[in-house]
Formats: sequence, C-alpha cells, structure tokens
Amino acid sequence: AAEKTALKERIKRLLKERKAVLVAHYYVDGDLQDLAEETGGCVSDSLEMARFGRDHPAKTLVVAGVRFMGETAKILSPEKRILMPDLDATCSLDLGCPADEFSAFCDAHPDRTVVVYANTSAAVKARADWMVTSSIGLDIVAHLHAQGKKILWAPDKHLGSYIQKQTGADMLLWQGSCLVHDEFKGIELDLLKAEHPEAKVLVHPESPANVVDLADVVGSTTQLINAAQTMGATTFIVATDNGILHKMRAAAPGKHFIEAPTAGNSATCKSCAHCPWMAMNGLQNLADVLESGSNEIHVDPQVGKEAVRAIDRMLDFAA
Ligand code: CIZ
Ligand code: SF4
Repeated sequence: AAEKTALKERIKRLLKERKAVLVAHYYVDGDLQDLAEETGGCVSDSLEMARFGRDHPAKTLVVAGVRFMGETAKILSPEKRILMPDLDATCSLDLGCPADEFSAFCDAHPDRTVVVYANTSAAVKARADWMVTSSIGLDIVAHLHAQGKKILWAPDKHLGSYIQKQTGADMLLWQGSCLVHDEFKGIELDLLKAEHPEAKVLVHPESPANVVDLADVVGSTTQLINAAQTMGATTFIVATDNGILHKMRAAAPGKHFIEAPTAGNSATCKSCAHCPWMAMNGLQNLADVLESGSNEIHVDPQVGKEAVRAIDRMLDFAA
C-alpha cells in the first residue's frame, strides 16, 4: 500500500513536470481512473477521451486504454504527443479487422456507405465514410437508412446486428467480436435474473443477441453508468467489462452491482469479463512512460487526415 501511494505521488509530480494530462477509460484499473480525475484529466468512453484530449491545452496526453484510443486521440490532435503505458494493449475488434482485408471488402461493395465502430485502427477509419461509437451508432445508421443508404458495417457483428434489428437498415456485417462481451451467456443470465427478480439488467450491445434480449437498458458505457445512477432500482446485473463497476459504485453509492455470467467462472477464468488489454495499464508502466517519454503513438499523417473525416462526420452529427 505504501508503495502504491508513492507511485501515485510520483505520477502526480511527473504529470505536472511534463505538463501532461491523463485520460483513462472506464475499463482500466480503478487506481488509474481515480488518478485521472484527481489530476484534472478525465475518465470516460473512447470518444469522450479523444474529445477531452483534443480540447485540453496540454501538449502531452497520456492515454490509459487500448491502442485504438491512443490513435483516435492522435488523429484528433496530430500536434500533440500521445503516450500510452503499453503499446501492445490492443482490442480483438481491431485485431480482427486488418486494413487490407477490410479495404478489399469495401472494394467489393462499392454501393454501400461504410460505417465503422471506434474500435478500429486508423487505417480502417481512413477507409470509412463514418466512424461511430456505441452511444450514437444507432442514430447515425437510422439517419443513413432514412436516406435510402445501404450500409457496410464493421467490425462488431453483435453491435451491427443489434443496430440492424432496431433500425431495419440494410447492413452487411463484418464478423468481428469483442472477446470480453462475446462471453456473456443468455441462459445463465436468465437464471441469475430469476434469483434477483428485482434487479435491472444493463447490457453493452457488443454482447450476443440473447443477452441483449434480456436487458432493461442497452447502451454504451456512459449510458449504462447514467442508467445505474438514475433508475429507481437498487440492484443491477451488469453485462460489460467489470472495470466499469468502479465508476458505477462511485456514481450510485448504496446500490448493488452483480456481474453478468460468462462462460468461465472465477476458478477457471482469471480475466472473465475483464479485458486483458485494458488490464495491461498499471501505475508502474504509467509512471515509467511519463518518466522516459517513450511509448509514443504515431499515425501516418496522410492516414490521419483521411480518418479524421469519418470521425468529424460523427461529431458534427452529434452536435
Ligand atoms: O468495449 C469497449 O472497448 C468500449 C465500450 C469502448 C468505448 O467506446 O468506450
Ligand atoms: Fe476491445 Fe472488448 Fe477490450 Fe473493449 S473490452 S478493448 S472491445 S477487446
């Protein structure tokens, strides 16, 4: 504990010395989320992290999250230095959608409007017409559908089919998935609900359809935290990365949160419902990159220029 406190103090000192600001995702270790808040940075979803970083005067951003979040920050703030605690922290959605294969898929369907999820590489975003996050994807697809557009969607198949069902849009889906959310199980969740009939079920739409079907609220991380805070219920079953419970408990003190069941259990699965790449962010490697200035994120400027169009379209739509 003393060691932890010392590390936190060192990070606070280094952030000041380096004139850097820390932005952290809801899925990273609670200590990092607290540090981001205590030091004037932000804890949020992938989009808000990038937007906060862009609008903050600091010349150096430290992104505690996964690689696509660092890249999106760089795309929105090409003049800033973006550092990450571990450059190997990636995402199964990003890994499962390599830019060359994706580009060939788009070439094969030139009549479709290309909509990609935030959880993709800069090169994939550069090939897209629109980038969306889980909080606004549904509205944007509904808007495009109303204009008679046919959609090519990538990479998350569960989020894609959820949006397809809700909007009735013609969507061709890339078959990617999140290795955390894909593990949530509908039958087990139904049993757990029966044990807690008073509980409300909060589900992130990267989860399989039979899990989404049992939800009281389907939404992005920010939307699920808001639901926990504002809904009258006192017990919630949560189907998303369990890193989010840190913020939910702080936002809704006195309420009770239960993790939704996954394929494994705590005896067989060390990282059930927790992203192994988010877990690569820690106090030690955060302090180290601040000290050394290493682990900088680079995005090819031309790729960044192309990718920013898809992101700005979404931001303009949201405004
Ligand atoms: O699952 C993720 O990685 C999410 C929800 C990212 C985000 O948009 O904040
Ligand atoms: Fe990717 Fe899933 Fe990890 Fe989010 S939780 S970074 S979607 S693998």
